[in-house]
Amino acid sequence: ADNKEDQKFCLREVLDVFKSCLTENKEVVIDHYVAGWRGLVRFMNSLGSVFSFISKDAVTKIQIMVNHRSGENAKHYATIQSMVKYELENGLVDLTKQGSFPTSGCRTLLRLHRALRWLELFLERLRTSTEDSKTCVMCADAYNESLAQYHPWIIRKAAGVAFFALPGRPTFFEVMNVGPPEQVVAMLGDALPLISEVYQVTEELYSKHNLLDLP
Ligand code: 1PX
Repeated sequence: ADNKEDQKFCLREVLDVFKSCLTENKEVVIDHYVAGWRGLVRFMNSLGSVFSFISKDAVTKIQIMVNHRSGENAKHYATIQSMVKYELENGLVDLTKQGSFPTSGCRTLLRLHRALRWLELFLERLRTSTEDSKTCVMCADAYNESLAQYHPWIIRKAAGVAFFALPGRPTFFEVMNVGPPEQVVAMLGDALPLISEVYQVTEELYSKHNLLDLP
């Protein structure tokens, strides 16, 4: 029953996870945030091995967060808000240059947070695309508008090459396994505001604490 090949992948379920990320008082639950990323990585892996250098980095960062959630101080890592408070109060973050805390929750989550902005932009482009739109162009535009500014030339180059391996829109929609294109578009319309909100809440929190440029 655990055979990966048999499990029908559905992107709706993955994006739904982001719905459950926000608590009533707008805190971001790390377990759900990480679960969302896990699902996205699984989806990306199903697109082919060209993406494995990207998923490797994502998996490393997911694992760092999982480790925080299973360590002695797990309870401080329940939400992004409690994590920021805990790590800042206890001096567990490298604020200006890399040094003692390469795996701080704050810097690790910041990388995923920046990638979430890419996701938001890409999904919005997919949602408003037409039959002849090119996935690789939508993906590259979203990337250049977001994550690219944080990546050195060599990574940008490699990412650009990977984007060319993306399947065309019809296949891409099929792999999402959500149903016909109209349903994909509707699903994206439902999911995007929630992803946006998670992004916004995190962005404001990081901005308030001056954490947006963590090395
Ligand atoms: C329907 C659409 C669903 C698509 C789901 C795809 C999930 C993508 C997951 C991407 C996660 C990327 C995390 C990147 C974090 C990062 O910026 N890391 C860099 C900095 O880390 P450091 O620890 O050194 O400060 C690191 O250098 C990254 C290396 C890997 C390359 C990252 C390229 C990112 C491209 C994102 C677009 C993915 C395209 C997938 C197409 C489906």
